[in-house]
Amino acid sequence: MPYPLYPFVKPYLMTRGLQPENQETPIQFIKTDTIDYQLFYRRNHFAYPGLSYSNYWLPINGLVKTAKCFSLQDILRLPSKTLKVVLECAGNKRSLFEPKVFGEQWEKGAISQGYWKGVPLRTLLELAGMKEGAKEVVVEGYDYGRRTDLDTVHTYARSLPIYKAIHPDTIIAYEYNNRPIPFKHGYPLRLIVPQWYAMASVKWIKQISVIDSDFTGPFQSVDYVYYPHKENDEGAFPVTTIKVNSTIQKPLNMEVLNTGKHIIEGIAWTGKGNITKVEVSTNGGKTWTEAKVSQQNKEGYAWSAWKFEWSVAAKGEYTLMAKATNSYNQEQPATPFWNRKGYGYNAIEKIKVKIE
Ligand SMILES: Nc1nc2c(c(=O)[nH]1)N[C@H]1C(S)=C(S)[C@@H](COP(=O)(O)O)O[C@H]1N2
Ligand SMILES: [Mo]
Repeated sequence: MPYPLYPFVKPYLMTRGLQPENQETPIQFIKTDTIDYQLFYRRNHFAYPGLSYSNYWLPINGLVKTAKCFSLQDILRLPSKTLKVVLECAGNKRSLFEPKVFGEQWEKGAISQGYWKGVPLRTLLELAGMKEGAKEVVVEGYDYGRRTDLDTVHTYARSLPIYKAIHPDTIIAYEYNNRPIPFKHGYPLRLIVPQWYAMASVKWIKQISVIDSDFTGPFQSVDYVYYPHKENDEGAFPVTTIKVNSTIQKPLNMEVLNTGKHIIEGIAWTGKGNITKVEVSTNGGKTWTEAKVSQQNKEGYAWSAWKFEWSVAAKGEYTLMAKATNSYNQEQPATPFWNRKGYGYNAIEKIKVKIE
């Protein structure tokens, strides 16, 4: 008797780099709408930080009435909320850009989601009291290192404009899927910024500072900027909100199938608004039919699963496509917005299969 495949066979992370660790989720093999931390993609700019957990404090300083220092116990006692949020790396799907761009060659798995529990950043800002003139809130991580382009040492730090920092769903998270956040994903505290690409969701928070100017750290002024031109920085603008997007999970690209009925399925997600429609084409974009989209949770911070039943009688090669639309009537474009650092790829999802 042959052994059943499951549970002996399971997917693994796909390694893009080890120093620092960058690995993607095997998104084609994810069947649930919350991802186990073992399969959550990992994106790091530096080596993992060394932390002394027994003595963790979270300072909040800068342009505040009373500088504060919160213990983990203080944070755990404050009113919390739990949100299902997708984190998508701005470089997700970078390998699909034509012409190709430098950077981690992410395929489609620099994306994951689950339940994050934490305290609104707003609550901490209220306890400290922002002073007049406050413009941005900088969140700094414990990890640091030398950049190849600038010969200087930096920590990983990012800012949020005040409106985003005080959004009630921007949280200082301490749990992922009902457990303390795993070390590689930011233990003990990480920022979660729903609707923005995940560079904003700073891990291993070291301190929070309120400032009266535009933060100019390199992860904001050099990286995570859309540069529309190869040769110059004209028209550059910051990477923020996740674009409407989708991924086909099944069938696999270049899979060989038989004639008959097949389920085409995948996920669709958006920063702004909700997913309102996913259309599928099985003839390379000549005609489109609406897929069945699962109910999204109310905030719209998570992805929606979708399904389409395809009956195919004729043998041959087929291009299967998926196109998501959000409640702002934004849809995936036919061609991606090419930019030098390869952020925000969201062109119509496309795979090929052969029927024989
Ligand atoms: N401290 C710190 N926070 C960070 C990063 C980092 O390198 N250091 N990377 C950011 C980027 S670009 C992404 S895509 C996500 C990845 O989070 P994950 O490793 O938990 O998937 O974390 C963000 N927060
Ligand atoms: Mo990222």
